[in-house]
Amino acid sequence: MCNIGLSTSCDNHGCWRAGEGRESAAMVGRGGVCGRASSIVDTSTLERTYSLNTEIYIQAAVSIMAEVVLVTGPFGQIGSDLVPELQKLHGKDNVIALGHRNIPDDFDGILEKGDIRNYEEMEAIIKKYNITQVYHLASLLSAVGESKPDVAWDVNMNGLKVFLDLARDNNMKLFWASSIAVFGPTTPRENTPQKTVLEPTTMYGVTKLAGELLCQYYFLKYGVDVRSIRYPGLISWKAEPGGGTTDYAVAIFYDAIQKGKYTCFVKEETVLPMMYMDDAIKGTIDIMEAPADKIKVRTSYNHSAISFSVKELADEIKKRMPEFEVEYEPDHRQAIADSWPMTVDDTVAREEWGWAHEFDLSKMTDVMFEELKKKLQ
Ligand code: AKB
Repeated sequence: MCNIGLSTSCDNHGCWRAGEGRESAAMVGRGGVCGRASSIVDTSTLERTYSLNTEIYIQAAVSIMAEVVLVTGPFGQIGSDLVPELQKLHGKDNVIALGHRNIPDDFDGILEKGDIRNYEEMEAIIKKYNITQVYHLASLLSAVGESKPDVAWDVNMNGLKVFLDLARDNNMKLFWASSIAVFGPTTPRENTPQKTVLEPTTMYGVTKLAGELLCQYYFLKYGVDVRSIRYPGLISWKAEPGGGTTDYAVAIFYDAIQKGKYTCFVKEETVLPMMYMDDAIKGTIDIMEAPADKIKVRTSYNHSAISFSVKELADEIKKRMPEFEVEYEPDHRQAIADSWPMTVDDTVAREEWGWAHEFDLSKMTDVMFEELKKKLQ
């Protein structure tokens, strides 16, 4: 048994060699070490099935060759939902979680540890597994970024630069998480267009804007297939967000269920773009799976679903829990929220690669209640 399609350097297992057929190794993707954590396929079965018809054999090899995916920030808010979906899509053996902290005891998958700012450390992991795609999610968020601006710059920018360099040097496809934080107080706040004024006033926003331009630069200069979306506030029951301005939209559910009341750190009339996590995961995987020629924006796509005020969210919760109460004690995060759009126009993503959301406020509230109640029991 051996890893099909990766056998150009395997002399030990009788593996099929791309170079021995009429086709080149490039046709079966990246040739590489036999030890890649890829789909294990018994080549003798293929040989029997296709009677050594090389062309059909190659096509079969290509179709069953899985991508090998690295996820940074796998135990953060997005990663906690994305990793299981990627495991379903590519196989558990083909998804490598690059953890750092908050590693759950029950994590079921391949785990590596390392510093995303260190090219050599990351390169060793990429070569060890023959990684073909990276979802680079690790990042400091907006509120924590304001308390540690130097760390935010270091982690957000240097981490991205390392993965752009690695994507260029190892021919990997790269996903990178941007945010509505690229917009600022001078941006139109309603129906914010794809192309608009970008003058963020948080360090987080500055790193996301600089990161978007860096992604586009690597695409234009080196042809790196980098894809990105500007996430709104994300709402999920699996992992709590850490250090963002939109965290209230998740915290409100925890406190409603556990305490029956919530003290919100932004005003009740504050409106921000939000999205239920299942939609965000679908969009993330869809943009990575889309044909390259559909991805015309190489900075980052506006990516939107629902917008609501805190009051509207609280009213939705009260429909299911009439005794629920909310108090408002706005803090420094109010200014960040006020600098971001209320609604975002994501027509370009919808038209170019077919983005569509499914969850509205009511459906999202139903699922959050149902799942969180089970989780917190
Ligand atoms: C944050 O609030 O910092 C994040 C974001 C919108 O990028 N959730």
